[in-house]
Amino acid sequence: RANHNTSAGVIGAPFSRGQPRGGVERAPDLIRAAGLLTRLREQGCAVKDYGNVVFEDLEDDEPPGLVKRVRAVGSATRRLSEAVQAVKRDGHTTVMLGGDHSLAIGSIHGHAAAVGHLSVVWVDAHADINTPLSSYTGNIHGQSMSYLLHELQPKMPALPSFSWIRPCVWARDLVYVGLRDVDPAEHYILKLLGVKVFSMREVDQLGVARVMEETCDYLTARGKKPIHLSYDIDAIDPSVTPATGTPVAGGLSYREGVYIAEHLGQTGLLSAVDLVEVNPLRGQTEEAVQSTVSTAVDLLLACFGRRRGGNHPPEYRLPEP
Ligand code: 5AB
Ligand code: MN
Ligand code: MN
Repeated sequence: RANHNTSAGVIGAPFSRGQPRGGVERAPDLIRAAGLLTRLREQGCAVKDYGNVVFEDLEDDEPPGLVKRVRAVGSATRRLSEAVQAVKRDGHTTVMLGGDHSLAIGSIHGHAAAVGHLSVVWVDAHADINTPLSSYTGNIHGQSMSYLLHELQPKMPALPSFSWIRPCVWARDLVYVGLRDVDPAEHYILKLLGVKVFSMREVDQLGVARVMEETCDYLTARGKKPIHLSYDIDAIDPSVTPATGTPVAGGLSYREGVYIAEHLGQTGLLSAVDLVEVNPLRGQTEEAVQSTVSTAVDLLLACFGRRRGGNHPPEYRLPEP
């Protein structure tokens, strides 16, 4: 049955400056138009839509060094952090509809500011843990975790638009699932910090059920903390979710992707979810975009109690003859 005691607070984040491809800012409205809110309510989840965050338009956003659009991203993530804090104060599980993955800086920061110590499950083809100095693309959506991890702070240059950020995640509270395109510097960081990683190799080897069991055992071994799920749609195989900026072959199947969301939803610890990197302009056909958007919706429904074996409301009674 649906997880009726959870409520979802939906925040749209139409932002694309963490990477160079336009279109990803259109995803929040597309995901809503695909029926996310109605379908969440139909499965017994209370929903409040907080609308879209309005971001500052910073046009001449020249890069200091190699980091692109640093002021725009610094400002946007700050606003998002405040929005997430307000939604958490209202008592909801937050659903942040991206936008690109740089937004996770604001989402995780705001979540931690509201609830304190948390666990992060990062489901992605990529680790998004480059420091501003190790990144060779300069795109902040590939750096998000570096701003948040306590252990990396000695390696972080001072970026004025990011001075408001306080690191809030320890490496031992972070688990990756689905990795298959990791830069050398990122691999070095993951080893240096001893981060728990279930790459596609481990998904192949262990199966998704064991991966999720081990993920939750690992994260709750030192106590049950609220979970932040940051779901990059490119974790799923591009045959299913092609409309995304940096697709990588060999991803999670639709079923594995849904299983991850179902499993985390069932823990009762899920406290914030990001769904990012859906980019309708990257789909070659209307079907490609539809498949990507409807998979995003299905992942979110699974987070909030939808079971493939079926659900019914607790008050349901059979019609009498
Ligand atoms: B995504 C790359 N590692 O740093 C970089 O889609 C790709 O949010 C980052 O996971 C991909 O630019 C960012 C090459
Ligand atoms: Mn990502
Ligand atoms: Mn990715």
